[in-house]
Amino acid sequence: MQLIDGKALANTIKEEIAIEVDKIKAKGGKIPHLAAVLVGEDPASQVYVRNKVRSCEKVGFESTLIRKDDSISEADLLKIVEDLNNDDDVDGFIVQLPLPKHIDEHKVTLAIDPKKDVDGFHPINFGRMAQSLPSYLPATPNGIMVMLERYGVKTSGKHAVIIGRSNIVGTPMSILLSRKAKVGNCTVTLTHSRTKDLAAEVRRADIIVAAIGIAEFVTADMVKEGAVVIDVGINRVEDPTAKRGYRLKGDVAFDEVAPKSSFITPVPGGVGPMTVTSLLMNTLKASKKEVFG
Ligand code: L34
Repeated sequence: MQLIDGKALANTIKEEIAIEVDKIKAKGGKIPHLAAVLVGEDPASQVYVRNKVRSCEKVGFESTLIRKDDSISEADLLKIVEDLNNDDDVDGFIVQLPLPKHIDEHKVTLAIDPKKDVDGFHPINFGRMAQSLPSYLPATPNGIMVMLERYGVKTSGKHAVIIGRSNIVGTPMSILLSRKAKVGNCTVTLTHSRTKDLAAEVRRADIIVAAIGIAEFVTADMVKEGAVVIDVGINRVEDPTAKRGYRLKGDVAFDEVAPKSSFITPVPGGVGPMTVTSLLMNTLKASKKEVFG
């Protein structure tokens, strides 16, 4: 079993980005600038956005955090998006999800200029990804692809089983793993809540991507010997003995699954930090106008 250390890899990539930023600065170029919009007080979202802003500082990017109360109207949020679209200093921006129920997330995503959509959530970027055209890749799936690449995980011809069909993880992951590319060429099964005998599907997997949002859902009996296990879940499980009163658990029962796996990602310190780093990679691309010219 080899642990895929997402935190260490994220730090390595951040160092690489910082070197690029130094070069840009030395040449008197424009410093990459990421803006993030955070609506409401969701505790997890606050942590994630804080990690994004801190990571910007670490690599030498400029960052702007726009915080709004969860009572903000959809129209006012759309106005913020429009202003960011038109702000020439901002290379890319994100609107952290989830949004309050009275706001249509889809409408907000559609309002973001695809050129600045460093989350890769706009249908233009999603469609370009599906057709293997240059695009901003969604951060979590891209982070996973980078992990597989840097750890030399063989994917070609392997059977990947993805658990969960969300727009931001499961569905794009199924596309990326099946694409004809250096990391890719998998045969993909995308499973979800209506899948019959999910355990049997997962047992056939050479590569498992668990993105279902249920703590320790994937147990050892569902895992083939030697499988690669990617755990996307970040579940807060109450634990009075923990400092914060909760503990983070993945979608995989790590202790029992790890001995059966060839590679496995931990939670925390696995996919999460790579999500943040992917966003930085996209922002750098945006500032260099690499995707849309
Ligand atoms: N718009 N919304 C938008 N873009 C995104 O890319 C996200 N995502 C997901 C939720 N909503 C989004 C994130 O930023 C998930 N996500 C995210 C980002 C960072 C981390 C996890 C998920 C992260 O830093 N995880 C740490 C632990 C964090 C903690 O202590 O709670 C880890 O080690 O896994």
